[in-house]
Amino acid sequence: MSSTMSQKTLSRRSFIQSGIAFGGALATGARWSPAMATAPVLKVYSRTIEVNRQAAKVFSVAAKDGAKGIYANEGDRLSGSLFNATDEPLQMHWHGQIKAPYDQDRARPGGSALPPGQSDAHDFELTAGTHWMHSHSLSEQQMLAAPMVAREKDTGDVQDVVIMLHDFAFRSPQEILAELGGKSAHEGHETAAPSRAQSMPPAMPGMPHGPGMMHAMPGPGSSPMMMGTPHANDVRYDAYLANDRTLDDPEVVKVDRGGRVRLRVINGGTATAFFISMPGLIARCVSVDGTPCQPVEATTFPIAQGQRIDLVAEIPGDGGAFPVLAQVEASQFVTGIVLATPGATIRKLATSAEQTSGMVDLGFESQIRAVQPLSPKQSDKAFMVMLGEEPGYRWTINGRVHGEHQPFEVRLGERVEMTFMNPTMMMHPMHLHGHHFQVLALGGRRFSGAVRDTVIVPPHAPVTIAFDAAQRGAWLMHCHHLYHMATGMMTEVRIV
Ligand SMILES: [Cu+2]
Repeated sequence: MSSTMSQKTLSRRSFIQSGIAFGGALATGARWSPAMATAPVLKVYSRTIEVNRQAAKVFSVAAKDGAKGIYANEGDRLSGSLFNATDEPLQMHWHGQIKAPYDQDRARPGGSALPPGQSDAHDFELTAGTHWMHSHSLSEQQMLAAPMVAREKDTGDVQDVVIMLHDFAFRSPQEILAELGGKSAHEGHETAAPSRAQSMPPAMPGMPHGPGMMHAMPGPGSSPMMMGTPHANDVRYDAYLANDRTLDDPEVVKVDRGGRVRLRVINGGTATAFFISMPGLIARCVSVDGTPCQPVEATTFPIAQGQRIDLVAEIPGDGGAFPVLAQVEASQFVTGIVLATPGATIRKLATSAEQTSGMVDLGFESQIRAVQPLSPKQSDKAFMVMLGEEPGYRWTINGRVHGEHQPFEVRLGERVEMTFMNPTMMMHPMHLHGHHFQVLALGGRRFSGAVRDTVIVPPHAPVTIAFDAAQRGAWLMHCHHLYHMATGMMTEVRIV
């Protein structure tokens, strides 16, 4: 197995080394050659991976040490250049990085794309926790994403294991968008490619069709999904990946007998929510979207697009092999990795679960309490945010698609409360740039919930959040379902 390049960097010791790389002490890092001193800190490039025994061209992000993404320590900075070595313009978004200055994130209104062959300079302190970077355009579908983890000072003696999930298609995102019947709504460089879009792609070989699949593939221009019952999975994928691999040939991460593991799961899927489980182990959620929460023990943990979840588990003293499974919402598809102690027998895992999973709902969210909630304060502004769907795969906020949107206007320092209402039949993971917010009410019931940056809004379940407007700028707020965002479900919060 060619597995361990990415996980090699994840031992505690390696995090410390990696911290040197991002801590501004490059010149003294013994691992760097003089030539590397001028090399970019991050390079975005194209590569070929194998999915279901077929070659697939995808994007990747490499750091100087060869790791895919950033593995650093709390307090470290991202200092240096991001080089676009692809042949496509790039709008990189630092998801969850609330210390990144407004003008260092190209995913902003009017933010142009970084042309091929060019670099951006960056210098900001990494936000502690499990965060990530991804392109803010359709190329996110082609895996233009990577972890951005700054290990918390108080993490303790645990082994960090990062898992990045993806929903993978051999078709281009432009084709997928056209299959859905949608057109790109927001300004930018991409348009829906009509070619091949009218034909129904063949069924996924060797994979069962869960209920969600029934809703896949509406004809262009039609929108059968507007009616009927709540549903998920409106895109038909060819595979679900965990650290670039299917469960047929999963990554195997070595762990210690009796050791403690902290899984940092990142949902880089563009249209897929998952349920995480660790059969044979007791898992506790200690952080959501990179922000600590009171520990919550459960057997399955939902994670929607854009979200992260940190799970801590103890490996038994007598060792063994322990799968970490990610089952697609409303489906039987499963992906994942395996944690194994030395010498453990690793059994073949089924890529299809016996039971179809349910839909992601607010049950888990209602159990999460932030370690550090927002300070008690009356809100200065309160907004209603109505999520909507119109015929022709047009997804809206307050009745408008992005481009025709009405920004939410607030002042620096104001406490802003927002209530998302969702009369549509799909769940929307809503994400606000540049801020962490607190969940304050679910289904109308107020409580002091999680602090995070992406929250799900299921059909007919209002969700209220609050945040303190922290930095001037026009911050994007959008659904993290890529094709909902691309066809209109995006607006901005203007802080003046
Ligand atoms: Cu959505």
